[in-house]
Amino acid sequence: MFTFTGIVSKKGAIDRETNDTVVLEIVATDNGVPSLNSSVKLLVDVLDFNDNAPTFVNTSYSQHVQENATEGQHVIHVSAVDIDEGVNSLVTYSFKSGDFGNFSINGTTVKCLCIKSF
Ligand SMILES: [Ca+2]
Ligand SMILES: [Ca+2]
Repeated sequence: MFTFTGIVSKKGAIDRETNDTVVLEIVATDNGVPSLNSSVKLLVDVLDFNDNAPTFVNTSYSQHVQENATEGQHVIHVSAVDIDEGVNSLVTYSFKSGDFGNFSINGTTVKCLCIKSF
């Protein structure tokens, strides 16, 4: 805080995921003799920035599927969490690589489905 203007500015790193509210007490002091002062509390809400990637609950997943599994059969439910807030924490799922031609993944409910009978 600048001594003469009362302007409060950010100086160091703040992390909403660690502390989403900061309470500061500010004192105003005059130059009289004797010096007098009063204080006020400032409540700062820290808004979210998308600074965290989603992380999967498990580091890897493994599942068996019968070769005669029927089309649409549930294979596995994978889950990832994102510690940001609001839209910054919403997670969708898709295949990145691999032989996924016979599988589908629901982008929001994260169920893999066999889409062809083996
Ligand atoms: Ca995020
Ligand atoms: Ca964040």
